[in-house]
Amino acid sequence: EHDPFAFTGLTYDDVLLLPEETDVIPSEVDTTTQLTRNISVKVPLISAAMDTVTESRMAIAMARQGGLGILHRNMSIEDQAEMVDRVKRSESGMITNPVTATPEMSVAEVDAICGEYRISGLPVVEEDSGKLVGIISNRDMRFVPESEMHTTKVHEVMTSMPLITAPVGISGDEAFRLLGQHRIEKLPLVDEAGVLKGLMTVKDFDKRDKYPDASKDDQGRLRVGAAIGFFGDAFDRAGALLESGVDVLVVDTANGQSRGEIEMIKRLKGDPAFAGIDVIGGNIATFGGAKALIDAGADAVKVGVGPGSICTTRVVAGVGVPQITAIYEAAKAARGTGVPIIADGGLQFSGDIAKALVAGANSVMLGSLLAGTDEAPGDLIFVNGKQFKSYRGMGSLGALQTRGKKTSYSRDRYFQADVPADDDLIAEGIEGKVQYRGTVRQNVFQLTGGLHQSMFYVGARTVPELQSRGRFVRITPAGLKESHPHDVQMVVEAPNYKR
Ligand code: RVP
Repeated sequence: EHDPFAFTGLTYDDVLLLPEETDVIPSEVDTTTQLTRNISVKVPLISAAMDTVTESRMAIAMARQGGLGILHRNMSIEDQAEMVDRVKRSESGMITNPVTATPEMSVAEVDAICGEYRISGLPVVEEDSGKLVGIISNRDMRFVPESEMHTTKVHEVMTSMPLITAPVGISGDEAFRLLGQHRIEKLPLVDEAGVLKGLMTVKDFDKRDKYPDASKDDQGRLRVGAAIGFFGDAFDRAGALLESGVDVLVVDTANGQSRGEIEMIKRLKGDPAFAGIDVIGGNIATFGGAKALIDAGADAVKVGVGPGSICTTRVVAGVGVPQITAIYEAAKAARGTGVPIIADGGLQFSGDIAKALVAGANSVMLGSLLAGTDEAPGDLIFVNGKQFKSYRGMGSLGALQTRGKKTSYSRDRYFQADVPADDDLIAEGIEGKVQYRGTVRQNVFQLTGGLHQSMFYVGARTVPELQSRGRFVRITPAGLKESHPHDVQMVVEAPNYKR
């Protein structure tokens, strides 16, 4: 039975973590965490599915840093599927579908293709059979005079078979050894019939060294998630995203306990075609909400009704649960089920990450903390010499309105897919701007660095240890005031403290 005033909803600013006995140092902690039932990440940060936060550039940056991006859904199915594709191709242990040349192409054509894709050479395949017959690179084209580029054919200048190749399925380490041993830049992968099946390049291995924490699938491609709804052609969208290689789908609505969302999760989880990908459900903010999503089959539950910096749900509808309590309640429902919790929205500082994890989350989703980065969509805005980027709620008028477009793809997030005119929309978010804050790399570094410090104070080497050792103290408004810098004028803005 629900006793309405039996407990108080608490949020990030209402609590602090107690310092504990520790022999951990910040640099040696491991922040690996379970993102969904089947996917773990080294950094517990996810970028929000919002049109001012996550498109392919953000998703690539987040996955490289060890987190994950969820592509927003306020765009056509084709555009979103194309973005998934871009992330999956961006950095790969193996390029599964390399751009190729044919023997009869002119050198000029190859030169143009290389320019377009910014690559230094192409495998050459027989047009009909797809059989590898050579490779053509800058080196081969360099001595073809400008005037003869259009008349010289690829087969006249390419490096022909036999080439150094490897079978499909070769391990990354073995491929790297071959590239080094033969001092080559590209290693074509072929099947028994000699048909080109893939390509590995030195460039991709350089990136592997540069991003050791990167979130990757078992083919070595960066991981990416994408948001879908439940209304209209949402299931077709799911299919197109699957086709493009998406790793996780998020059924993304403002009330995860709605019938539409529960049915969509059940449909996806019941369809063998989707067996290979995980489905995140959300958002909910209670024990019952989490239980409903888990019962429907969700592989992770996303928590947050109203905490978002741009969100007005709690004032427009009077609905929501302060976030620490919401996470705590959802985590209780998830205990023992193996379903991880994602704390979505309301984080202001790095210290909030550890608070979310101790309350029971396994990872956090960020909007405002990433919207000001270079990799977020949108241009810089200059106001009085200061730099900003725009940031808006997906329930803001701007995001819900059609304004000339045939449709707004995010209306069903707020259950207003049936609203005929823009004038009749009820917004649950606002449109604003946030301070420009450099690259995703710099920001993720500061956020995870803050988490490392939390783990040191609590004496936790791992996220599960943090969750079991962490203890809260409730604080008052006076305590919160004491927590922030006070009685002093800040003269230099710290990279991890912006007001
Ligand atoms: P924040 O990180 O506090 O900026 O919050 C981001 C979250 O806010 C998103 O992940 C989403 O759950 C929620 N959101 C997005 N749009 C709106 C809205 O218009 N109400 N809310």
